[in-house]
Amino acid sequence: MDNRYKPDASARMRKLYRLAGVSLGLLFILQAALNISLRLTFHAKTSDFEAMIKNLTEERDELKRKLNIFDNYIQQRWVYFKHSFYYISSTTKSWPNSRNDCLQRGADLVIINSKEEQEFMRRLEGRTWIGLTDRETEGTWRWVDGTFLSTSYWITGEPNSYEDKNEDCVEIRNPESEDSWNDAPCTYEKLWICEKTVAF
Ligand code: MMA
Ligand code: CA
Repeated sequence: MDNRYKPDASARMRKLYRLAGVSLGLLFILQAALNISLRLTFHAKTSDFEAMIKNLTEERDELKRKLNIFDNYIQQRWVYFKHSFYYISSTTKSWPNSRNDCLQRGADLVIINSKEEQEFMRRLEGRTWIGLTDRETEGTWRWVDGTFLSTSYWITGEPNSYEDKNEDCVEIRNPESEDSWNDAPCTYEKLWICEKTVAF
């Protein structure tokens, strides 16, 4: 009676072993897959992280560089306002010499091309040369960068080339007022204001 069941029993065992084998095989494959995918994920996360660190380091260096530039200007008495640094002189010079001083500082006499910038000029304390002249063609006002004057802030009655005195350079005469420009002889000695635009 036992013998009758023996073949059956061993067949069942074989089936069982095969099942176990297949299961182990599957388990192995699953484990390998998991292993690989974890590694890949980890690797991806690591390189993400590394990229982020690299980015932050670059940003930090860029900020340091800008701060350095800023610091240098501030130490040399420049004032920052809307993407430009401004240098207000403490002595007086003719318009050409004023312009030369600005050029030597890597800047030029101020070019006023916004209402805000004109408002900013209110902090001046006395007659100050700006970068506007009609020395090349009488009556054609041009900024030091060669652009033609569009929006202007002349004092009423100016420019007048007063008594044909060859008033070819422009000063801010009464900084406290909205309209403050006057044409004056370029040889007169006045304060001056330089502007250096920076791309921040
Ligand atoms: C001064 C001089 C001129 C200006 C007149 C305005 C007397 O001359 O600053 O440039 O136009 O004043 O009265
Ligand atoms: Ca004048």
